[in-house]
Amino acid sequence: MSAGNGVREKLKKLEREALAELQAARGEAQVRSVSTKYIGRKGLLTHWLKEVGKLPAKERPILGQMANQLKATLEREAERAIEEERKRQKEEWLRLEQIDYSLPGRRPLRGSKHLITQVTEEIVSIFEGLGFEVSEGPEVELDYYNFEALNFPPDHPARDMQDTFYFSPNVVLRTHTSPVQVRTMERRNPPLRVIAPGRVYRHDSDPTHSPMFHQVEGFIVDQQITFADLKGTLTYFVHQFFGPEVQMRFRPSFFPFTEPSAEVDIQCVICRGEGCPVCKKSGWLEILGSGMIDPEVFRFVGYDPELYTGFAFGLGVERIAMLRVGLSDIRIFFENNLQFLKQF
Ligand code: 2U9
Repeated sequence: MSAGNGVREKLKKLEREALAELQAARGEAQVRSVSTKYIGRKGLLTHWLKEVGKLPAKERPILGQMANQLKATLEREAERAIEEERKRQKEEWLRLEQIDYSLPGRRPLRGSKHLITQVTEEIVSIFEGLGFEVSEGPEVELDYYNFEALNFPPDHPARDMQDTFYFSPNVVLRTHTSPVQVRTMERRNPPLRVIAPGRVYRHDSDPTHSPMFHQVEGFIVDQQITFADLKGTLTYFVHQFFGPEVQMRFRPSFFPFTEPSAEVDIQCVICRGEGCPVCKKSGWLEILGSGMIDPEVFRFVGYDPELYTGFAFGLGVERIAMLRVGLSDIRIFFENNLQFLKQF
């Protein structure tokens, strides 16, 4: 038997096997793997094509033609098998997908604003009605804007690592939104009426304190702003937000950035002043802090404290929201519990 006959037998055997395997292949991946096995770069037929090249010259053309024809057949068959597989898949998909176009559409779930957002917007809009404009600033703040320019002495407890989140000795997560007002004063001259809502951070966590919470602060700077303006403005706010019948009082207090300072209490919304656990039997609830801006703060931003005066105030949004809807644990706001959130 000549070498050519051996190759011929081999090619015939390859043809039978390859066609049978292509027939049996299920899915595009299997078809491709059979195709690679025979006519891939290291495939069996590819190997024999090279062998044909080594045959004596008289046997080469006929066997070369046979091998090339076989290669073309296998390519065609693989192509056909893939096409058939795709067609089968498409038919299967159409069979399974039975759409009833007469059914009503599915209504998408509607989200709603978080209670904290709603209360923030309500507070802001009351002050906008009085001519305040909204201003915002960075939550990662320089020690200078968060403490120094607000007249905090170097050893004030708020500057301790226990109370404030530090990135570096000069960079903190802002503990209040007051830096926004300092930055505004640096950029602009009076008269100013600014409200600064936003997230603030303090190293504190218990049922009434969250390490992240929201504040709304505001301030007015102009010539001849007095404590009477402070009282009138905050009284208007309290009556708009809590209702005109709510009793309120101003109580002396202290902040490094205001002098004099006052805290505002409202009659307890739970017991109406009778005394209960929420107001610790006092009948009053503290809702905000305020005061006349300290002349030292004006010196830091280059305002003449002889010419300008102003008042400022700040409130915690979570605290106000808790009082309004009767909650005792601040953490409920940040647990993403839809049963809770959907109520508002
Ligand atoms: C400048 C000057 C003064 C903002 C003020 C308070 C009083 C205050 C607290 C309320 C509850 C913070 O969220 S809370 O813990 N805030 O009592 N904030 S006066 O005074 C300023 C602000 C900016 C330039």
